[in-house]
Amino acid sequence: MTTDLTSQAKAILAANDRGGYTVPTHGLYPFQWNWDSAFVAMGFATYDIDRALSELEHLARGQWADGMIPHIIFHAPSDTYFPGPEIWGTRHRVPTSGITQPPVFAIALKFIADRADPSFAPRIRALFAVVDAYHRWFAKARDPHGAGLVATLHNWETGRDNSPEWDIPFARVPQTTTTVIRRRDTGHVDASMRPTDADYRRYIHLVDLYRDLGWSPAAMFAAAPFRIADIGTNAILLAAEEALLALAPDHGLAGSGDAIRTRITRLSQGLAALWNADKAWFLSRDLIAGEAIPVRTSAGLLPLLTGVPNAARVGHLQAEVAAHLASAAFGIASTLPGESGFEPKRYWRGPVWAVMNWMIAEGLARHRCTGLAERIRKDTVAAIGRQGFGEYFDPLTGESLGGEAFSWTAATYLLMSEALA
Ligand code: 9WN
Repeated sequence: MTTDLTSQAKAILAANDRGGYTVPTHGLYPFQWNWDSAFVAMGFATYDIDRALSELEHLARGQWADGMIPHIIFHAPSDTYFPGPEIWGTRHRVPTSGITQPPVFAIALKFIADRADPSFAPRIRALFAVVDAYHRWFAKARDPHGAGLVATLHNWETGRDNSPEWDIPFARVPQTTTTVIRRRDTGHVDASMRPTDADYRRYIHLVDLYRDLGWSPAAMFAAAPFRIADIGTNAILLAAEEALLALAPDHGLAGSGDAIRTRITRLSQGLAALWNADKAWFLSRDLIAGEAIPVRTSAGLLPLLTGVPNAARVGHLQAEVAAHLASAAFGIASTLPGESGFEPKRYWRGPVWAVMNWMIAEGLARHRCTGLAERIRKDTVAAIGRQGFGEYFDPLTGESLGGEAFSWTAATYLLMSEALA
């Protein structure tokens, strides 16, 4: 049965459609974003496989020759977002940013392939090649010494832009910029829900630095004052490699499985090492200081998407999630209340994000914690039902915050309500 909310979710995706790809929301984010589009593709796949594949195919148009898929693809001009293509100064034929985002792409491709009839096989095979090159880029450009963890060189690459996790590594990033900062986000959304001006000066300092290095992966890796092993990116990449391996027999080139298996073994070892006994949580790591970043975030639950957590750790995380949900009706806060730096309304410092809830529920379900997974899905769907399809939610009150009519919130609603049906 199609509910009103299902129709509303589909209407949001239709309204944010710019001709085969989707913007995250009108005005605030007027281009195509990497991980947003992967979630959106899965949302579309619940009712339109052709459109789901088109979303990923448009992302693929932004792929660089070395395999990198940028975090923003500027398919068409807009002056409602900063920093636009002129600030990035990249040289791709479709203008793009110069950094990436968590690689949900292969997870989306598998989700689509599992529901697609054989007539879509050629398109899936072409996208397999795209995402295989993307994963090889991660291994080569971001783990050049084969440590088993990929490095993130800009906080925007984590997708959790102003998480308190980055406060410590950001202490070594200067606030000087050659680019004049003209923020547009605070014209769309109240400044109290957004990163601060000091944050933005550091974000743009990094953009200036990497642009001056010609976006060369080796030069960026060597010069980066911000180099971290993000728990979210590494967990998602491993889950994505597992999805790619599952696709390989039907959609990959002959022999592609062996290289994927090698990457999976290496990443599994790296991810396992991000478990921190003191905090009893999976933590991001500052690769310059060589230290764990002691902040518990919802991203620390994403290793549940993979086979890495053993039974004891799954049991522990399950108990922690259950305790959290006992006092929270909207799913998992991005930064856990009680952690230093927690702010319930400021973006990734506390608010609940529907896509994080989706991944955590998938991870719990993978480890047979089906009751908890269902609870998170029900709470998320109910929060959207009460407050609409906003960008994120206050973890204490459930109030919808940030941008409105958000594509990935709509997609998450479609995915979760289907799983609950
Ligand atoms: C920078 C689009 C993106 C999401 C990110 C979210 C936010 C951009 C911004 O919006 O980041 O990439 O300008 O704030 O943090 O996760 O992909 O929805």
